[in-house]
Amino acid sequence: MTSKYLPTIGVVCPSTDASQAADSPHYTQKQAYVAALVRAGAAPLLLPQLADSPPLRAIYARLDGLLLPGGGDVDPVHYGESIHEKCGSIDTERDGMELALTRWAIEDGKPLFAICRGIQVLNVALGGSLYQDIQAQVPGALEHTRAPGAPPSHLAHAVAVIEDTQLAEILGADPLQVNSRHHQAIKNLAPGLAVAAEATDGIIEAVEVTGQPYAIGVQWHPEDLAGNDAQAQRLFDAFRQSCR
Ligand SMILES: [Mn+2]
Repeated sequence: MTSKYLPTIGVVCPSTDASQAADSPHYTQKQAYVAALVRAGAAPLLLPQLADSPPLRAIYARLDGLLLPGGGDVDPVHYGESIHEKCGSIDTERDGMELALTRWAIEDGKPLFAICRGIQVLNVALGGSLYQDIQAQVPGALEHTRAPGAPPSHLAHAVAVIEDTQLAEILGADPLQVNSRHHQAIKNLAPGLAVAAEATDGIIEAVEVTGQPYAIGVQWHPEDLAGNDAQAQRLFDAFRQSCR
């Protein structure tokens, strides 16, 4: 009988907003993250939303890798700005949890895959800032929010992958079409991050931490493509491979 090591990868599982479960709050997460990690040969572990706290630290210590999923907006206080009128919903407790997890993972060299909100958390955790609303703050930008009625896998725009990056090693350096469901994006890039892909309007669509085994953020949603798209699945496969 052979056994294969299945790395445990934590997936942040945030609280539902009050309108969804006002009298009995739940933690919820999209099944597509779990499915992509299982296909990659990992053991996903859904992490309840805890602030930066001893229980969070105890769970973190048991993880081989960390996946930061999509979600609402990071409080601009974390990058020294006041709230723009187009900034969306903020969850202070989630910010605290994810900023702590991200800094621990980068410090420890623990593999990290940051998706959509995750790439924004990664940038803010390391000292960068965000456009609080692309349409309001980046004249001439493409439409990066989800078109009404479009499925989660709808390919919305192209991204150019930067040569000689870890992302290019995984995906190849040819341009690719991605789904897009974000109204915020990286403004000032944090120290220690390198741009790995950008859209034709100059919006940063992927970053990586140079010198880490796997610390990649993408602004699109590969989990919604990976079931039918081997290239998108490779992001999860490479992430899993780096978790030892
Ligand atoms: Mn986009």
